[in-house]
Amino acid sequence: MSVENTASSKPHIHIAPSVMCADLCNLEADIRELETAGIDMLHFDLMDAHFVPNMPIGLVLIQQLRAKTDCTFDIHLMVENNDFFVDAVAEIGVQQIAVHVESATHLDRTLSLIRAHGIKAGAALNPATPLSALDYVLERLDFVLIMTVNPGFAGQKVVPATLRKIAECRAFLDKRGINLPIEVDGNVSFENIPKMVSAGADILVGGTSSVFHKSGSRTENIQQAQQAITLGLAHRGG
Ligand code: S6P
Ligand code: MG
Repeated sequence: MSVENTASSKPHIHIAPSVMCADLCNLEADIRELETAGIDMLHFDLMDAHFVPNMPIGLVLIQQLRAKTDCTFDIHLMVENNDFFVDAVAEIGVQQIAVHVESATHLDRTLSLIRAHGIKAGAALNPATPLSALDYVLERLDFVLIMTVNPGFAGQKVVPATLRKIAECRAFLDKRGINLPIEVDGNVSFENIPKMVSAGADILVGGTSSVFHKSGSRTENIQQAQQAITLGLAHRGG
């Protein structure tokens, strides 16, 4: 997976369905429909019920799904013992891992550990965490994950300040001459997608307010999300 963002080429915006929002009793069917609709990345929320008060999916599920699809696996760690989970998902075979700066006591070391496994490393920021938390790990990063809700649960409303935070993150990176993909996660709805994409988001985590919205099939929802992306791209940089 590569996310290109050059001035001359139209950026490819990834939709990463959040597996915790899928039909977990019929997961393989869900994944097949998503693949047919053109999805090439899946987002996994790994929670430990300590860093956040929830635990929707676990390592065995990720391991079993790994055998079923070649999609890019995008792991969002919401745990206290980051290095344990980094090693565990690396063993399964994943392509990118985001670690929360608020939970990583030794953030630089954990990001280095992710890269040592040959996996793309991301830093995730809670809504209230300032962008300056990234300043001294920029050299270790392959992407940034901006949480647009407080982590732990699907079905929440976007935290309003995070919409300007996406644009400020893009400006923060531009100012330092760094072009990293920005992933956004939380109420990435049909309504919010244009605002998020125009602000500079490159990877959209799709949950109950888009890919898994009750109003349509997975395929219809992905088409609607793609239309929203096109709207957002038309306003990007303008
Ligand atoms: C939340 C988690 C997310 C959710 C996603 C759900 O802690 O990191 O990945 O699964 O935000 O999407 P929605 O549209 O229900 O907010
Ligand atoms: Mg997530």
